[in-house]
Amino acid sequence: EPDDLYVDQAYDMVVVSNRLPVDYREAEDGSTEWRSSPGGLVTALEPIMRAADGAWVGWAGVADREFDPFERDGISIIPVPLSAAEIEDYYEGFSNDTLWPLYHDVIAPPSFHREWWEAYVRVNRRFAEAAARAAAEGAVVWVQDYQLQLVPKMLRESRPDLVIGFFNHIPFPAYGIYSQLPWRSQVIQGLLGADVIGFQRAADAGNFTRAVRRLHGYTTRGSVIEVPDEDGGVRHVVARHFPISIDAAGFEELARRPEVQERARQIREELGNPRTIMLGVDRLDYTKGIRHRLKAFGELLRDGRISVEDATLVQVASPSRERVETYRQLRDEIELTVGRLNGDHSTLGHQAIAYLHHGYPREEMVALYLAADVMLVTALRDGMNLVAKEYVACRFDGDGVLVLSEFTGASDELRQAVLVNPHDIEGLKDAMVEAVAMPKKERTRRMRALRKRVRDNDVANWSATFLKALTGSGAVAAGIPDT
Ligand code: GDG
Repeated sequence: EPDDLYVDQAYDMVVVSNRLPVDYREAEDGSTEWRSSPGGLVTALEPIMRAADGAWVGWAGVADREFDPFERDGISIIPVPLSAAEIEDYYEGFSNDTLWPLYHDVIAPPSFHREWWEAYVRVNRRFAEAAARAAAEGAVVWVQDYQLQLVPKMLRESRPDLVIGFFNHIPFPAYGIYSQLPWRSQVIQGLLGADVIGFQRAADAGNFTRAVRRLHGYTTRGSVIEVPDEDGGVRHVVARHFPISIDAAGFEELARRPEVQERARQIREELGNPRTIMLGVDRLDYTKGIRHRLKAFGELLRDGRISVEDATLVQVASPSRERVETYRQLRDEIELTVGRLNGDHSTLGHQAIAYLHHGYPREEMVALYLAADVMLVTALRDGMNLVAKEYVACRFDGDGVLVLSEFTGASDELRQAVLVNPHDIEGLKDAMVEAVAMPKKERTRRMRALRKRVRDNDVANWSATFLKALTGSGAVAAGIPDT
C-alpha cells in the first residue's frame, strides 16, 4: 500500500511530465496496482530524484480518478487528475492532433480547435499548481515535453523563487510552419518562463530562437535570449540543445545475458534462418516512415534485388494513440501493405515480413536487436529516436548495420550509420542493399565508432548536463557555450 508522506513545499527537485513514472492499472477481477512504466526518462531521473528526495508530478493514465500523493522507491508521486473530456481535448486533441503533427513538419495535417486550446491551458494550469504546491523555496523544477509548454510561465508567475527548466522531446519546427499555430505567441511566452529550454538538436534550438525574434523582437546572443521583465530589466533565458540518450550500460548488460542471446538465436531459427534479418521497431506513428520502409522493401523483392530466402523484415509496430483518427487510418494502410507484400512474395517456408502489432518486454526487444543484421530507422521527422541508440548499445559483438534517417536527431551524433533520406525511395533501396552486403570489416569499423558515441553520451550524462546548465543559469547563463 502506498503511504502518504506528502508535505506542501517540501521538495527541492520536482519533475513535471504528462505521465507519471507509474501507471494505475485496474485488472478484470477488480484488483488494482501501480505499475512502473520504465521508460528512458525514468531511468535517467530515478537516481537524481532519489538522491534529491524529489517529487514527480504527472497523470496516472486513467480518467476521472483522484489519488493522494504517495511514495514509491524513494520518489514522491503526485498524481494530477484528468477528466475523460480533458483527455480527449488536451491530450488526444491539442497535444497529439495539433502540436504533434505541427512540430513534425505537418507530415499529417494538424487540427486547430479553440476548445482543445482552452483545455490545454486549463490542464497546464493544474500541473503548474501541483508543482508550485510541491516545490520548496528555491527548488529546481524540470518540466518535460510539448504537452506542458505553458507550465514554465505559469510557475514563474506564482513562484518567482523557483529555478525552472523545460525539455522538448520532439522537434521544434521552422517559423514558416510554427507560425500556423493560432496560439503561437502564448506558447512561446509559456516556454520563456523557464531559465533553460532544452531541445534535441541545435537546429530545433535555432528554430525556437528565430521564432522568439520574429514574434517578440527580443535580443538573442547565441543561445541566450534577453527576455524583458516587469521592472524594465532583462532576464536571461538559455535555449540550446541537449541530445537525450539511453541507459547504454543497462542495454548492454541485458544483451550479454545468455538467455537473451539464446532467444536471439531462436528468433532466427523461427524465421526460417534467412541470411539477413532486417528490423524496424517503432510506435505505430506516421512520423516513423514505416510506409516508406515497406515500399522500399517491397520494390527490392519485386525487382529481385533481394529474395525472401535472403532476407526477412521484422516490423514491430507497437500500438499507439489508437483513439486518434489519423493513427487508425495509418494502421489500416500499413496492414493492407503488409498483407499485399506477404501475399505476393512469401513462401510457405519464408515470410517476407513478420509484422507484430504488439508491445514487448524489454528483454525481447534486446533479443530482436541482437538477431537483426540490419536495423532500419527511416523516420520522416523524429526528435531523437532512441531505438537507433538502443540497437547500437546492444551490439557488444561489434556487428550489425544501422540504416538511419537524416531527419532524426540521432543522425547528428551517429554519423557512421548508413544515412538515408527516406523520401528518396531509390536511395533508400540502395542503402538497404548496401547494408545487407556490407563487408564484416566495414561493419565492425562503423559499429565501434557508433558504440563509443552512445557510451560517451548516455542518459545520465544528458540529465547531468541539463541540470548543470539549469542550476548554473540566471546571471551566469551567458557563460554556457553555444554549440
Ligand atoms: C519521443 C520522441 C525521442 C517501442 N516499442 C516497444 C518499446 N519501445 C521503446 C523503444 C524506445 C521507445 O519505446 C521509443 O522511443 P523513440 O525515441 O524511438 O520514439 P518516441 O516514442 O516517439 O519518443 C523521440 C524520445 O521521445 C525521447 O526524447 O527520442 O524522438 O518522438 O525506448 O525501445 N519498448 C518495449 N516494448 C515495445 O514493444 N519494451
